[in-house]
Amino acid sequence: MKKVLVLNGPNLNLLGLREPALYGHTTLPDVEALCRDAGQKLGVEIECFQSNSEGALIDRIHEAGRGYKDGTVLGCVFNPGAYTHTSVALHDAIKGVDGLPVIELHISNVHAREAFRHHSFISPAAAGIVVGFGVDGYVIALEGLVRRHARQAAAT
Ligand code: CA2
Repeated sequence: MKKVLVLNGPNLNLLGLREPALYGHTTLPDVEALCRDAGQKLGVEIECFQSNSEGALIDRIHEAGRGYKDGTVLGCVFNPGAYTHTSVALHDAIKGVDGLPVIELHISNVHAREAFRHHSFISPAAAGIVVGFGVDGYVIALEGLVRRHARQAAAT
């Protein structure tokens, strides 16, 4: 069974504990359980990782890139948190792993928020983007990733 990495960036460990008006009441462990559930239905193994550190996120993308090359990893669902709007290094990491499909995911509709959230360094490197569906976005992104893989596998 292929693996999908569900990667969460800075402060997402606070999910469900603060700012419920923006991000809802679901905690990060709840989100991870939701993803594992969806993975079971979609026939993929889910690996979850959250970090507040840019370097740790980059290391995980590199590791997933090696997994993609050896056929064990299907792709990555990534909520980069505020690094979305600041990180050339994460952009370069995704570009650098060459081929690993990364779906960028935001719980809130970043385009309906402050102007500084409207630009993403991740989007140009992403295979797809899911924005504004709350935590259901993780399930939507996982399904999109698996459907994309099936479509490409059928075409080759
Ligand atoms: O909407 C999203 O998923 C974001 O990636 C969340 C980031 C924000 O900086 C992006 O612009 C959009 C913030 C994640 C912090 O999450 C918290 C959750 C609860 C309490 C405080 C922060």
